[in-house]
Amino acid sequence: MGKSRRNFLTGLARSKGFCVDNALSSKVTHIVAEDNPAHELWPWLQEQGVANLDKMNVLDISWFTQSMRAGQPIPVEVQHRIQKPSVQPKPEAGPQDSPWSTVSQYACQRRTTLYNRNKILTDALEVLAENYEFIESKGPCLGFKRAASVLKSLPMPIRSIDEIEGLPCLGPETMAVIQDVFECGSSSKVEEVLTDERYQTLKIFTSVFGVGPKTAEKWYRQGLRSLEQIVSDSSIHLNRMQQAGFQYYEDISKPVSKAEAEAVGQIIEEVVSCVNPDVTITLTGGFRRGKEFGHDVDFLLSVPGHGKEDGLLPAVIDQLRSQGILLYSEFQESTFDLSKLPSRRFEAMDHFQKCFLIVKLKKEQVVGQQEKQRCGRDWKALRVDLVAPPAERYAFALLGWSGSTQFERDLRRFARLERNMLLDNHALYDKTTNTFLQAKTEEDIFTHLGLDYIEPWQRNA
Ligand code: DCT
Ligand code: MG
Repeated sequence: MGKSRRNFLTGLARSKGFCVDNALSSKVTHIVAEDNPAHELWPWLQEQGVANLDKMNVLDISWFTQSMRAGQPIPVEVQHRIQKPSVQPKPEAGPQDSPWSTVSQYACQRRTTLYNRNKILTDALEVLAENYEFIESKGPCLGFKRAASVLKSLPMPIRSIDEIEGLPCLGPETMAVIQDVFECGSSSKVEEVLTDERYQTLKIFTSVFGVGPKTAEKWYRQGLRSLEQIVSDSSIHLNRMQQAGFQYYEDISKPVSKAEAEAVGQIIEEVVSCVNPDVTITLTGGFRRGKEFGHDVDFLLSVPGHGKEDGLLPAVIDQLRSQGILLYSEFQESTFDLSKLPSRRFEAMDHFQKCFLIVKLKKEQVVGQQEKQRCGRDWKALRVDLVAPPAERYAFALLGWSGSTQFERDLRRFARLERNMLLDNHALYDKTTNTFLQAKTEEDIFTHLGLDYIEPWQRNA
């Protein structure tokens, strides 16, 4: 209904003690519409993405006026309801006719392999996303990341702006970038960012282990422009992680290959089995998704038995040190507390026991690298992350640590908006029934969420 009509009715209802919300959310119990045909109203409601629409009363204004007269909500009768049309009539033209009508706005309902047919477009969008990340402008950053993620899932290259009609998550700014790329071969906005001194400098600074956008920005504001200037500036205090980041920069700023990840996996496996032969290790992160290169190697340690993971990572770290292959370690003790779940606020890091390491990998240990080892050092420094969740949290931790970050973000968003559930690396909580849903495998979690299972190699969103 029109704004002034709505304001009037809202004021009237509130004056009688009715609770009227300004926004449609899963808290809403009654939706009142006036002069909206069911075949227009229902598709619109469904697009709003509220979780429990089926449980809400979708009502004609007659219910409202009668309730006003009664001074309280009257019982809903069949003549008040605006029934969902059994078959929705097709609009003459529009998203329904688009070849993309089945592309979901959620990455967890798309299958995204590493074969990206739209790399020219997604690279451009990701530069803009990164630039917004540097200025901590979350909204636009997420918008461009989401758009890039949708394009990565497409089974064919987009060749003109008309072809993207009907795709979700592509806002006007994204469309403008894509149009520029098609018309001029590149986007002026992206070119501007790429040649911007601030962007270039922050990109270099954040490439150092332990340096995030905040620190990078601080150094930039102090007039610093290169890594050399930072290490030679005696007024700059580097924390332990950043010191290691600079010390091993040459190695750890280079991508880690799959062969190196496998070699490191063998080392970790041996070390872990010395400490506790019952522990198994699983490769997670980008390499589990089939990537050929990564910035680090992520492993999940699974320990059968309640509480048996206590003290595991400190022992693994000691073992690595005694073998002379530990270059740096930061251990974080578990802060996991079952009684504090579910967490309403998503935190960037989970509460499991974990460590961030730099280890020494002998080049001779890497398959296919023996012939190259003659010149220079015979080892390379490598970034490794280990996480050791309690046994009953394994499936949630595995799903969370397998990524991609965008896939995880959309899993959580889907759970919240479509299922009224809370998902994180620790648990899945159903807010409708106020229960935790148990899971032994990733498949169990997808099933609880009513999602088709997506294989790790299809999660490169
Ligand atoms: N993760 C997450 N939220 C974070 C950090 C990480 O959900 N704040 C998940 C997603 C991926 C996984 O943990 C491992 O993190 P990274 O190593 O940063 O990502 P990656 O996909 O392994 O990327 P790379 O190949 O560059 O290591
Ligand atoms: Mg990784």
